[in-house]
Amino acid sequence: MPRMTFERLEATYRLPLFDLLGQARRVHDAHWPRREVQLCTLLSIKTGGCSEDCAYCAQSAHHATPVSPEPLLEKDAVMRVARAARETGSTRFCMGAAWKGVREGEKRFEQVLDIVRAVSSLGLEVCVTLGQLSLVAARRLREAGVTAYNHNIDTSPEFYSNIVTTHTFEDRLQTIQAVQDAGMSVCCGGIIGMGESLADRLRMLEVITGFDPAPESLPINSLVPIPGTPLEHLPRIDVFEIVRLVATSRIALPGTKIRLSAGRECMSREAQALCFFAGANSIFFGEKLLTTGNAEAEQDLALLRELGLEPQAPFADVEEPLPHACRKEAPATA
Ligand code: SAM
Ligand code: DTB
Ligand code: SF4
Repeated sequence: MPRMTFERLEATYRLPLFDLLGQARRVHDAHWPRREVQLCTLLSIKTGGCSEDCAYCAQSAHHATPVSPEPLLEKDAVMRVARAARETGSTRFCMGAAWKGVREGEKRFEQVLDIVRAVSSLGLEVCVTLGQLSLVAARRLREAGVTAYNHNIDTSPEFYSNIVTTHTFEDRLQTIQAVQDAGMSVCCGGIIGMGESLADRLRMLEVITGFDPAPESLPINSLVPIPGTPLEHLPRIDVFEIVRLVATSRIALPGTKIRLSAGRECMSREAQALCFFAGANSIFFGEKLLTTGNAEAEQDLALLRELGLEPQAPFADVEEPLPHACRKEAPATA
């Protein structure tokens, strides 16, 4: 049973904007530190050449996009990016691979486990998105130190086959179930602006509100149109549609982190401020998403300061501490 039915989601979404924002803010303040925004760094550890035909994706081998296939990154290269991410204030490190899925026993899976074990020693939340997963593979990722697995349903079950034909919506749900059965947190959201209706967006949310347990985080992406994909010419979506979806999601999923994800580069500061007010409390931070650009880090920090918001503080429990220059000073001894 979804926590919120489609009808309730729609009634909420259609409230007068300030009523919707007020309600979302009250829910947010009751569940979250009011001023905190999590910064997450994203790294594509295996780029391009993907067998799947997701119509939005720069990394699908089915579309002639500007992205060229690259091999899986070496652990040391990933660690350099992860350490830099931590030093610039990220508390979550998300690694993406352009694969249909991974299986236990595969060499590349063992390599990813090795990378995860190393990154998890840095005291960051570790999120991976590797496509389809069996229960056994999910358990091994959890043992290696993954805190959350990102697997988006992307849109409604009804609209899904307009966007992807090489796997099904049901396949996505099965992976999410495996992740939950393995005891890992789920990060699951979608994309808006792919030509879907409002009903599709709310159906997507209805499906996600039915997860048990609720997802740990919900990334809301707006389409970044990629040259060479079937969606390259779609128009940008209206900012109030993003704000309304963030607010409705906050009300429907009070304890879920809402991550303002792809497409933020094109949002004004004012639009982002409304999203934070409406309950968004996590962003991708740094110059790049997976293959496309992101908002400037300096500008993001300036915006947070301007709004009186603060990046989530680093976690204390760390095997490999920050280099001396970045550590807090010890209290003066008498
Ligand atoms: N292959 C894995 C999978 O499909 O789950 C992981 C990588 S995939 C790139 C992760 C998510 O990024 C997608 O589910 C989608 O929500 C988002 N995404 C990818 N390309 C995008 C684009 N052009 N615009 C907005 N979001 C995008
Ligand atoms: C998610 O929902 N958004 C991120 C992350 N999960 C992996 C990816 C955004 C990708 C945007 C397009 C690109 O850079 O290729
Ligand atoms: Fe892109 Fe993931 Fe689809 Fe592959 S499965 S085309 S990486 S979204």
